[in-house]
Amino acid sequence: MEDHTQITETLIQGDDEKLIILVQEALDSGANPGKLLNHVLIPAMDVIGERMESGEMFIPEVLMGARAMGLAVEMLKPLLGDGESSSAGKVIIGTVKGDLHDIGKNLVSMMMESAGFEVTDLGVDIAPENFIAAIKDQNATIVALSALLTTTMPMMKATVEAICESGLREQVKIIVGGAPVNQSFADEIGADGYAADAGSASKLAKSYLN
Ligand code: B1M
Repeated sequence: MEDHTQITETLIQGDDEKLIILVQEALDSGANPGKLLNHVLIPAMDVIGERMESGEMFIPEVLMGARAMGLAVEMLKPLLGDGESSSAGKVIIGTVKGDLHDIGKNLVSMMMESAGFEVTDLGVDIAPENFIAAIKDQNATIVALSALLTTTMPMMKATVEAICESGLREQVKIIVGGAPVNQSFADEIGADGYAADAGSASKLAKSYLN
């Protein structure tokens, strides 16, 4: 793969205008959009996370990076779909209550849309009752929960429990994901599945169609 150090550095600096130009240039010179996302942009967000953790970067700078990443993802969006269409079911997706991270969730939403699902994205900081209202409203068959903080993982459990108590559990498959989440946590809270990244989340959702 080509050297995309400049893209990495620009994203870390949160220079959105420059990032868009560089991403466009890379695409124009034949870079693969999926590789650009998974091997350049997402690892740059990991660097931001490491610097945030070590105190080298502060929230306003992290937000600039997140904004730049969001714009780059929007640019890549039309190029990333797998082009398959299906009579897929309806998906309700959101980041659980207390958690404001949305970049990964947006990627999952985007991959599912491009796989033919009708996705209702509730956004971030979504309480269990709002997931339940949306499942009823949309007559959804898949619920996708994202969490990026260890402190909001219990809210995933609470959301699964609330769905069970609402009587809707039989109607939906529940998929969970996000950096601190793993398969054993998914099993523990009674979710149907766990996906490590947006592509696998979309594949998992498709596997429930049959
Ligand atoms: Co936050 N933050 N943050 N942050 N932040 C992390 C998550 C952290 C790991 C950074 C660190 O310390 N190293 C850390 C969490 C530690 C922990 O709990 N273990 C952390 C912290 C501590 C915090 C605050 C508490 C900081 C503070 O205020 N002191 C605070 C909490 C706010 C809140 O949510 N209540 C906070 C705030 C923020 C910002 C608002 C500044 C900003 C978010 C902006 C936004 O999302 N619009 C932010 C950011 C940007 C990050 C990092 C740097 C990057 C996250 C990201 O977008 N990654 C992050 C460090 C890191 O992740 N390396 C960090 C890129 C994205 C594509 O990956 O979201 O993991 P990710 O999604 C992946 C997979 O996880 C998966 O698919 C995607 C890839 O394809 N996936 C799913 C995600 N959801 C899925 C759902 C699925 C399936 C797969 O099925 C449904």
